[in-house]
Formats: sequence, structure tokens, C-alpha cells
Amino acid sequence: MILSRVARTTFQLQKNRPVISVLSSRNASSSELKDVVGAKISEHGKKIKEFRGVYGSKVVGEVTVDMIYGGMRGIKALATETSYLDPEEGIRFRGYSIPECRDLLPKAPGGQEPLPEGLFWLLLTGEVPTENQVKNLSKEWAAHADLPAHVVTMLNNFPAHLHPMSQFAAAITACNTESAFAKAYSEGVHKSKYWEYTFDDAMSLIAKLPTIAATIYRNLYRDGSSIGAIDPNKDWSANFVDMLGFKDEKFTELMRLYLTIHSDHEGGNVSAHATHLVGSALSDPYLSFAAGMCGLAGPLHGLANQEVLVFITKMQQQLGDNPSEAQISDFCRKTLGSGQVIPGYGHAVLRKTDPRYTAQREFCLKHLPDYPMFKLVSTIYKVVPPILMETGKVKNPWPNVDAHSGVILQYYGLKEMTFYTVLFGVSRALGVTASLVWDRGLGLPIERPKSMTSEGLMKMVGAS
Ligand code: HAX
Repeated sequence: MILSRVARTTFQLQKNRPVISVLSSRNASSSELKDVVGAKISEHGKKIKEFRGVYGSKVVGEVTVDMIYGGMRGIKALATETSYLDPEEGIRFRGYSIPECRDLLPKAPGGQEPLPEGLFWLLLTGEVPTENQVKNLSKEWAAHADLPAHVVTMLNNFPAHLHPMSQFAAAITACNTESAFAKAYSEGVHKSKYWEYTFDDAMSLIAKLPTIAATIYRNLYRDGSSIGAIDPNKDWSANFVDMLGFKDEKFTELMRLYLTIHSDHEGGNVSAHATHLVGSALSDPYLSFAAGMCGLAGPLHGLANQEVLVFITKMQQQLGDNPSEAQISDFCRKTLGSGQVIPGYGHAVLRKTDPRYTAQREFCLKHLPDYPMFKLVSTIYKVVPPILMETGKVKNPWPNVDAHSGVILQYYGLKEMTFYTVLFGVSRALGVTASLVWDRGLGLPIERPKSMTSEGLMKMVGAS
């Protein structure tokens, strides 16, 4: 049974409403994008083969005992084509910085922020797409946004105390009934075609994520009200904002920026690495991405955007809306003294202020310069780095992306902080699924580094 869009809207007003996936055939943009990606993979694959033929045994670094116990920090052990994180400069997506992406990527009519659809095209191909290519991508994602009935039923039956990120990861896992990759693999498809099915799954998965996220949001915070119908003429972010139930065009612009800048941060961060690792076992893209989302849900990674808001709210409760620098400093020292981290500060790779923080700060300076919480975030930015430097152990005292995102969401009325990491997750799909397509295109093998027992390691270095 296929439900029409109108029928679906009405049907969704009922609790436990099943929504049947509407599978339309791929449109021109999708096959154009797939053709471009296919040509790039083939060209780049040849280059890597030649490179490995000549330089395959070249040494690129050494591994110390400290690195093994220190979370593998600094070990160059992964090839990721979509983005590179420079410690001083921050992220570049296929060579383009965040300011360059904001400038170059296509915008919605009348908009000023980049469309995440364009970033996905860039991550997959290394090329800046045309407005038309991006428009077609929006249409394609709108056409595949519906969820399988069992996923809607599952979401509608989750208890309200189940964290939105757990609901998100579970729903993504359950969507793997739709996996073209899993089906093709079980039918014995040749491995040279794996990337094509991974691409198809990435497209469908990205299309469905706003629907999953909005369903969770409405169920938890809006009495299970209907997410409404997808508008085939709106972009991915605009449809997402509609489904969440917000009406402000500035908020839609914020979401375009937010979904663009949270997408990718090279391959070693927990969500990207987990997706890549699980994908290397040829688990389908739904399962692989769900693994990444379980990692994003950790407080030292994506959940930090929720933690920052909890931190700021506690600070406001104790010190009022307009605390002095000395009061903030005292509050932060107490936090450190009680063995907790200052959320939103520090990074495993970055050694400067995160350009994703700066992009959000610029947005605030333009649209909400007088918002008290933004002013508080700005004061925290002045106060925290010297305190972290004083500890003598924090390698990067500067703010990361999570120090800023929640405050802007508060301003636009999305106040439910436990939902914030879900927004991060919707965006992160763009980067990690683009990488998965390349992983399968380049035929990367199952990942399996060697581990040692401490006794074995001691013997190896002559300590026992
Ligand atoms: N507050 C207090 N202590 C901090 C700190 C912070 N913000 N950042 C680092 N440290 C501490 C570490 O806990 C570590 O202490 P111990 O030696 O006692 O274990 C020490 O400083 C050295 O850590 P590091 O080498 O500077 O940092 P790591 O690479 O180990 O960790 C983290 C990087 C991001 C996990 C860390 O800076 C942190 O916990 N920050 C706060 C949480 C946060 O904002 N996470 C989001 C990061 C960005 C991201 O992934 N977003 O999704």
C-alpha cells in the first residue's frame, strides 16, 4: 500500500500511525551525481594504486607506548578523502575552508547561508555544484523522506525517558530493511559495485533523517503532533524546520549553516571512525551510521552540545543572567576542582578556536548581538582559555563547535537541550556517508589493527 502525501499527513495525526515508504525512482540529479562520483572513484583509485605501487612501504610515522595508551592520538592510520583537519586552521572540506564554503556553495533563493545539499555534493566529488544540481538533490531527498511503517510504530512506542539519541540510533538501525546494499550483497553482487549500492543507501538515509529526528522531537516535546507533509519544492533544511514545527525563516537559515558545518571533521573522530569501522565489515550504511551515532551520543563528543547548555543553565541559576568575569572564573574553577570538564572547550586535534565556533559567533553578531545568553557565551570565551591553560595539561584551551551551537537554538525557541545532539547527527550523516561511498569505491578492507597486552608491550620494549 502506498499512501499519498495528503493521505499521509492526515494519517499521521493518529498515534502509532504507519507511514509507508514512498519509493520513487532516482531522478536526474542523483544519476548525474552518481556518474560524477563513479568517474572520480575510478580516476582516484588508479592514482592510489600507482602511489601504493611505488611508495607502499614508505614509513610515515612511529608509534610510541604513550600513543597506544593515549587514545592513538597522533597516529596517522586512516585515509579519508572528504575533509582534512589542520590543528591551527581547522577543517577544510575537500580543500575549502568554512568561510569559502559559505561564500561559494549555492544558497536558497534570498538566503545567505550555504545549502547542505551543496556540501554533500562537494564532499562526494570535490567539486562545487551548480544551483540546479543542488536543487535537484533537494527534490530527490524530499522524495525519499518517508519512513517504513515499522520505524514509525517503533518511534511512537518508545518511552519518553529514552534519550533522543538512543531513539535516533535505534530508528536508523531499524531502517536497514530499506538497504539496497544489504539486499544486493545477499544476492551476490560483484564487489566492484558495492559503492553504487552504498551511494543509493546514503541518499535514502540522508533523506529520512530529518523525518526521524522531527518525529522524535514531536513525540517528546510536542505531544506527538503530526510532522506534516514534505514539500517537494523546499530544500532539505526548510523541510526539516517545517517538520519540527518552526516558522522563522532566520531559523531555517541557521539550520542551513548548522547542517553544513557539523557535517565532517576528517576520519579519526569517534562518529566518523565508528561509521567507517563498522562499514569495513560490510555492514550496510544504516547499521554503520547508527554505530557512528552511538559514538556521537557520548559527552566527550557530540553530546557536549547538550552538556554546554546544562553548564550555562546551571551557571545562570547560580549567578543570574549577567555574571561578572570573576564569578564565571570562580564557577569554572569549581567545576574543574570537582573533577569535571568544561564542556565545549578543548579538542584532540585542533589547537586554535574552532572555525565552526567562529561561524556561529558571526551568525550571532549579525542576527542576535544583544541576546543575553550570547553575551554570556562571549564572556565565557574570554574567561575559560586562561583557566584551562593554567592547568598545564589541557592541550587546547580554545572553544570547539559545541560551545556555541545550543545558545542559538535557545534564541530561536528550540529549547529542549537533550535534542541538540540529534541535530548534530543529522548533519554528520553528510560527511560520514560520503566517506563510506569512497571506502567501498576504493575497496578498503575490513579494519583490524593489532592490540597488545600490557605484559606483551613491556616485553617488547625491554621493560620486563
Ligand atoms: N575541561 C577540563 N579538562 C580538560 C578539558 C576541558 N575542556 N579538555 C581537556 N582536558 C583535560 C583532559 O581531561 C586531560 O586530563 P587528564 O590528563 O587528567 O585525563 C588533559 O586535559 C589532557 O587532555 P587533552 O590532550 O588536552 O585532550 P584530549 O585529546 O584527551 O580530549 C576532548 C579532547 C575534546 C575530549 C577534551 O578536550 C574534553 O573533554 N573537552 C570537553 C568536552 C567537549 O567539549 N567535547 C567536544 C569536543 C568536540 C567534539 O567532538 N564535538 O562533537
